Amino acid sequence: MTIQTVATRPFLDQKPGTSGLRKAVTVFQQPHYLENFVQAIFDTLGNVQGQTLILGGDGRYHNRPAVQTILKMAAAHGFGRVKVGQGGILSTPATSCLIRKYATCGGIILSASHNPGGPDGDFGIKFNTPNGGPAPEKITEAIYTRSRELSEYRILDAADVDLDSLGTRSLGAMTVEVVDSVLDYQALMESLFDFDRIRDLLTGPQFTMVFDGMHAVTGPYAHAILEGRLGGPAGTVIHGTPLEDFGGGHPDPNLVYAHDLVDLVFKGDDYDFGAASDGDGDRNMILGRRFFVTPSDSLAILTAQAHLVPGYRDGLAGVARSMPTSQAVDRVAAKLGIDCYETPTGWKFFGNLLDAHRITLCGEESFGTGSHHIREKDGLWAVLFWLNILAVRRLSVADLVQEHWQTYGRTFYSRHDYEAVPSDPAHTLIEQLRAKLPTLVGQRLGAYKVAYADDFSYTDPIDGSLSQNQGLRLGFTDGARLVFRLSGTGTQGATLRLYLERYDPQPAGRQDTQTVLADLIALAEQVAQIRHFTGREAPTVIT
Ligand code: G16
Repeated sequence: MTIQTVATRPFLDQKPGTSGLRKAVTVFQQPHYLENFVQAIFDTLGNVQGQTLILGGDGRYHNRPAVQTILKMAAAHGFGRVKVGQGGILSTPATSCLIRKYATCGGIILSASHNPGGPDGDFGIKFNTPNGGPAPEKITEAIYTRSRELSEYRILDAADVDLDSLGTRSLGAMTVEVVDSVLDYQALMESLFDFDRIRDLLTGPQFTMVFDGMHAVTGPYAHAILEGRLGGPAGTVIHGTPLEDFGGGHPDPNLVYAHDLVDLVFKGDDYDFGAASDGDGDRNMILGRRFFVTPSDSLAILTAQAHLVPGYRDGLAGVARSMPTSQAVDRVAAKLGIDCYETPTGWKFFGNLLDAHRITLCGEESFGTGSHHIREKDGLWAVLFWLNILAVRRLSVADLVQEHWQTYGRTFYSRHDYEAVPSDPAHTLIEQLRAKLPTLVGQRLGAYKVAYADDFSYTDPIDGSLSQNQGLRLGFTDGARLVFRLSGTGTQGATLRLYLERYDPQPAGRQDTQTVLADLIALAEQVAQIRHFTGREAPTVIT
């Protein structure tokens, strides 16, 4: 086995987005493309002699060959050991868990998250740092810079490694350890939640649940924990076998793409609780019987009820939400007397706050919720948190949410996505609106008066780093908001996201969110000319 030095040329498009480098599979299949990016990561890390790396992915198409390539490159760079998930499978939260538990120099996650997979789908790669979290911008920028100047990479000339049987084997001077993908993660969950109580709930006659693995990475974790350890009946987990193309589905747990689950929980009376996770297992969607819990409300409710859960019983240091996430959690934090931070979109922005013990829980409108237990959002963790609360409160999901609204008021919230629209006009929309913002402050727009209008920027309170141009905000004097931003995770054209919210301190009964937000939706069209710039009459996805 010899170390080969392979001549290459830089690819100029390897700029990581909101969460790592995501491209079509066909882009990653170009000769040297993956190798270049991995070389850029290793070069940015510096001396890795004898270090341990965690490696795994969500099982999508191209996962296995990519794992083999990275193992051989790690061996050529002098890593001492790589812990790789069995079959190349590790969820994003499980990877974060392993990095922290074994104090490694970081980990590589192969995933394009909720983007579709298969030969015509997407692939992705991201590096997580020793704290278990996504690399912050200064590191992703360094990787990008390095990727633009590469002329060679190093790789061991060796046969593929058996990824399917547990145990250790040698690859050159390096040890490859194939680990159970679930065990360490399951142990962490047991340390946080009251498994006995959840088990009583799942095995009792009063409660039925269904979890949709969406043929993605969470299936094995959900089978082991919900059905195995917690005694949920067989069939509690549907679509629980990871498939390379996610069964042709779009592994994004929202009301549009998790339609099988939505049909089960919305159309019949069979289930009290429904949940789903995404491609790499870090997102979650929570449903009650014919009831959708917005991710923003979910964060607020977990914060308000955290004292019921063993791992959080001693109180919360603080909470954080991404800027476009609704302000529902702010009201809970105010009542609890704890700090609430507003960060840009992207889980990486929570890392410093978590490391500095400023916050315990955090979340995003994009179906991500998490805590200080790891440094990624965590889909199954959120499901277990909800189950723990329900096991204690013995209320339906709808009743618990209604109770929350009665206490804190209701934040009506929705996100409208215009996916894969032409890139240039989408950027023009943003630029024109940005230019217009200063003129809007103080103006009356329909029933609303503009209190502030800006392009969100964030100064990290821990390291002082500044992140600018993080989304256009239009805030009104009554607390309502419109936010416009372009997604940093799409791979085709541009995706415009419009976030709408309105607060009602005394909500009456069940009201339809889109109806309540109708005047704000019209106002967004008026100020941003969405139809004109996107060429679309309606959003692709409404959540
Ligand atoms: C990623 C990030 C999240 C972000 C989401 C949406 O999620 O980790 O922090 O909120 O993308 O980002 P955007 O609005 O830029 O598309 P995931 O689940 O794709 O890793």
